[in-house]
Amino acid sequence: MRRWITFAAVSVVTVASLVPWATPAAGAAARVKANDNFFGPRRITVERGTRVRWVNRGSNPHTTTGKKWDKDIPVGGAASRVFKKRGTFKYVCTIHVNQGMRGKVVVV
Ligand SMILES: [Cu+2]
Repeated sequence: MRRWITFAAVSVVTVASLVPWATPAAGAAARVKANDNFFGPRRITVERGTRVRWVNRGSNPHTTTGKKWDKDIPVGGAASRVFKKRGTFKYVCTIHVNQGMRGKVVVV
């Protein structure tokens, strides 16, 4: 019985690694800097399933805020989000939006 369970578990892992759509682009990552007070790059294009990571390189706190997410990017810290759907996702820093701190993630 134990042997069968081990075999079944190994089989599932093997099949998952062979079927591309079973594992959504694991490991893909992209970085955006949150500077004072602008994102760099302001626009990035990534593949579906990519984790976009915003890293605070400034001395002000920032946020990454889109229609479907709202995360703080603390001083010395970071925030991230995986983009699973294609499309253009605009976002802002709610603290500095009036200074034009905006960005865009294009998911292809
Ligand atoms: Cu900001």
